[in-house]
Amino acid sequence: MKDRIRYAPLRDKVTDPATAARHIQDGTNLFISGFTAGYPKLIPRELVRRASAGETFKINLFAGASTGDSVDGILAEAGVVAWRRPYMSDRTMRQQINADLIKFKDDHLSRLAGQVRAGDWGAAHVAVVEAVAVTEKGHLVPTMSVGNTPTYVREAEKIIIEISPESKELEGIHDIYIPEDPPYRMPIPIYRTGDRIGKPFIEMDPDRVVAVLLSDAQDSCAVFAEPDQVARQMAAHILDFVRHEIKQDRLPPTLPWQSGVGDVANAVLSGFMADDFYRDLDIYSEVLQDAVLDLIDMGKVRAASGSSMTLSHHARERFFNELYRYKEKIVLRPVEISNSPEVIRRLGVIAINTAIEVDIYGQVNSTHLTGSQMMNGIGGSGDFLRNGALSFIVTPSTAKDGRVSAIVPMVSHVDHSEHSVDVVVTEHGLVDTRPLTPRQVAEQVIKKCAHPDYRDMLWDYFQRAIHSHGGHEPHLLDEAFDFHNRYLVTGSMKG
Ligand code: 0RQ
Repeated sequence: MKDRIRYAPLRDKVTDPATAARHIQDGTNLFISGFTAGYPKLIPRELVRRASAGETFKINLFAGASTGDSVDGILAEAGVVAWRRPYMSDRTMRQQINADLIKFKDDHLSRLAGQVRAGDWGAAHVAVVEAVAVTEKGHLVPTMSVGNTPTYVREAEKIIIEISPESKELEGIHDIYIPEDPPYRMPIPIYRTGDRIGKPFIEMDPDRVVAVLLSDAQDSCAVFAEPDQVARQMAAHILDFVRHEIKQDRLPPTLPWQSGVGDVANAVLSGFMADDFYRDLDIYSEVLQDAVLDLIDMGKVRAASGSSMTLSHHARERFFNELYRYKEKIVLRPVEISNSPEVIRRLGVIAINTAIEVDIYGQVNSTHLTGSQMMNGIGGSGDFLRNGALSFIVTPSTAKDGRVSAIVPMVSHVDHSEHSVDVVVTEHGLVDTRPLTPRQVAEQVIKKCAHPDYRDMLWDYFQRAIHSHGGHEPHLLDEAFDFHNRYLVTGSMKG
């Protein structure tokens, strides 16, 4: 214990989950660590135990981003969550949000910490954070994610620490920096992906720690499927396009890359492995996945920066066996820094994010199925799309076995406007919208990105819109959602 809790007075606060969780009551604003990884495990389990023993209470739950079944899933199932912010990706929580049983407000991930510091979401009653160690001076060394934890720890009235069994060698991988808030904010001094600007620990007032728990629970590992043919085709379009832009001297060869989570992200990164053109890569992203380790092993990465690491079982083993080597390349930052619009714009990040649907003029829906049902949330996609030097939005051309077209006349919900999107990509092709008028974008997106089954229907809509009303972005307002309505009524956009 001494080497994990190096600040002696906190050793006297080691207790059991039931005692610690008494600080959490009905109406508590609960701020937790966690950003796909690094979330507390013991306190959520204890809250579920209390609920199943018949206690009635609800908490307002703030995290860094998604936390998975062992937090979001079990707490939603137990019916103890009143509010949840920001991004989540758990099935049960999603169902309850859509049934309006859990209140949910979607935020750009870069913004939440500042809003919490401004007091916009009420008092930070309790923070529950996972750490690998407490330093000699009583500061926190986080685990596999940073997320919003530095701000939550700074603002919380009470702090509960879960000491994780993860390797202490993680110490040194984090770079913790909390910017001043306006009007006193100075430039965030990151000029290269790997720059370190803060401290390797989260500053904490140890007097506010009310309990320390010794945990033996690990993050559940990610399961990554091999990228399918569609993902590989989209990745190939992107890599070919960027190569072409670099060769034409329209894009510097050293810009850092951001890639969202999931299949396409993995496919793009796998594409780098097999391609000699791409070397000395910088990755300035949000979540770092297995492929980053592969690229480091191949000697292709100069620096990789993110707010968390989500690894498969196999990659975790490799990571912890040679942590000293990976630490030379990887930096984990607060999400307000990994996703900072200022830094993304300065570095000139090439951003790749996934959509649910895109319309013929390039507006993007990343969050709401058929306009109404929340999927996961906007996550960091807006931070990167709006501010990247070159922003790709990617989607398979169809969903639901071809019954849904991802290219539609008008998106049923807007997360990113045409002004934030540079290039639209599906497995069929890619359209660089930057030099095109909206009418030219529509023409190209229908011809190059839409699935052949839907091209005629989209073309017919576009042509009739031009001839009926005309205008800069012609639409038929009484038909704009016919694709969606047909799907809701018949189960297929084809009708
Ligand atoms: O439903 O699971 O019931 O089959 O939506 O779709 O194809 O599995 O795609 O897992 O890559 O998720 C946009 C949701 C894509 C994700 C989204 C249905 C489809 C399936 C999921 P089923 P897929 P993915 C930040 C990165 C926003 C946040 C973000 C996301 C399910 O990428 O949350 O970008 N993005 N974060 O069948 C009806 C449609 C549909 C549809 C898909 N048009 N209509 N259903 N589905 N399209 C930046 C970082 O750095 C990490």
